[in-house]
Amino acid sequence: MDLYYFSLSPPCWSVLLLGHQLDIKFNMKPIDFFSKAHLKEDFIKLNPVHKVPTLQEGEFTLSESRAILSYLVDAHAQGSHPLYPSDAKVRALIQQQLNFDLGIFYHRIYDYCSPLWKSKTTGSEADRERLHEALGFLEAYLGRTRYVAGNGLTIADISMMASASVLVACKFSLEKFPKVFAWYETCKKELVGYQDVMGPAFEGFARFVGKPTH
Ligand SMILES: N[C@@H](CCC(=O)N[C@@H](CS)C(=O)NCC(=O)O)C(=O)O
Repeated sequence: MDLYYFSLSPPCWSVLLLGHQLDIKFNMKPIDFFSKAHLKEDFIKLNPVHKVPTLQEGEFTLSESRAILSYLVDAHAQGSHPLYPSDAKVRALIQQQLNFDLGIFYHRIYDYCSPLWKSKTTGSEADRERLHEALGFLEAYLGRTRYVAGNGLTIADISMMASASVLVACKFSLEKFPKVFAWYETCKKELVGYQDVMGPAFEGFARFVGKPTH
């Protein structure tokens, strides 16, 4: 199974983390964004939206990290796996949180943090407020259940943890969000291969982002 990825891409981190949980050995296909390899014809033929992660298994190509996470458990784990159990309601809640991550959580993290690597400045005050609101939503969810989609760790935690890793990489303080901080630390301990995936990712990210100013 080929995985097209870029080491500084947070959505790729989630797929790599899930690979460790399921013991999947990807055939790693690095895409070098610095030389704009994602805009070359052969990659655009594979994924017209030219984004990583992109998975290729024989004739089957799949992009969007959250779709990849669901697919990998469905296609490559035995039976009803705790990371994405078959129960309809449990799945619906996992999908709810994956959508929350895509539409709100990661989105707001990106809006606030991306000026750090685009122009070496922090995001605007308005973006900071919107990020704080999103972290407040997650804090509220974590006041109801131990993990983001219930009392067991699922692919929704893996996806949102990869998103939150951008905050950690940018040294954003989670002090005001103790439940989010505790959840992140729990996931860190429970996820197999966290150091293997995130260690080099954080190092590369720190070099790329430069010195955070907050
Ligand atoms: N929603 C997508 C986002 C993927 C994404 O934005 N990837 C970035 C790297 S972090 C990318 O490939 N950007 C290249 C481009 O848009 O041309 C996912 O979760 O997979």
